[in-house]
Amino acid sequence: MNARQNGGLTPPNLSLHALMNPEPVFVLRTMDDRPFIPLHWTERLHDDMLKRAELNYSELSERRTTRDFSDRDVDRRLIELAILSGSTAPNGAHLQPWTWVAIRNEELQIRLREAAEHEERKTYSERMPEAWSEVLTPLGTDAVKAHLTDAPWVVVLFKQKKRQRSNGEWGPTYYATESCGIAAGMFIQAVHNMGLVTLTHTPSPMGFLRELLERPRHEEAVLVMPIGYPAEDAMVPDIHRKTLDQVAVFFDEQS
Ligand code: IYR
Repeated sequence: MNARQNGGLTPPNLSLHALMNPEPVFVLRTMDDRPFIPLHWTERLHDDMLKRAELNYSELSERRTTRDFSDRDVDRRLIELAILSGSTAPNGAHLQPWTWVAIRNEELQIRLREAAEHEERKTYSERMPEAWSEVLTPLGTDAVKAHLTDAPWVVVLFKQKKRQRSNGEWGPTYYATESCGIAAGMFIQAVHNMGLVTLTHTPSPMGFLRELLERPRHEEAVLVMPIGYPAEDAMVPDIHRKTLDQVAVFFDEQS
């Protein structure tokens, strides 16, 4: 029985026997009987909640994906904190199926750019169907990936498709794609919140990244994110976000 099954009334590390016994007997936990701890949570006044929710939305509304980076350096601790923030994401079975490869290395960034541009030239000139280029052209993307060498940092997010079990065998990870998607979102929010910009770049196919960055076979690159300050003359497409009515449906009996 755990704390949820018994309504949270007793700590999960006490057995029924221990509870019934006048001299409580604490049962030794096995290796996989993970202890539970009380949830740390702060109740806020409604006005405070509303203010924080509005501020968070207004700050996120200011975020723009940027292709034009300054070469101004960024402190490594900021990148570490963005990675730690991304790694707080909810994820499948708490396997945390991600590896963040953080690069501040001119020579490696040049090699990364060359390999990405090699693939992207083929994508843009041969592989991209018209229905795709029709929606990309207004965004001004092309096979030139200057952001990979302009930005001081490039972080490549790898999804771990498998994990090594304690018995040494390989087992699957669960919802690794979704987990990495959520982690990337939280990373991007952290980058924005600290006053930097990033770009979610998806060179396709991404296979070359595993080799270039010396990652094992069970890892697959999912996202390349240059991070830095925007260039002084950075431009972004004049696009607008869908309204609440366009993105949401409510079944709300109170309105
Ligand atoms: N992977 C290419 C193409 C690309 C695709 C989408 I969908 C975008 O929103 C942007 C670009 C590239 O990174 O240029």
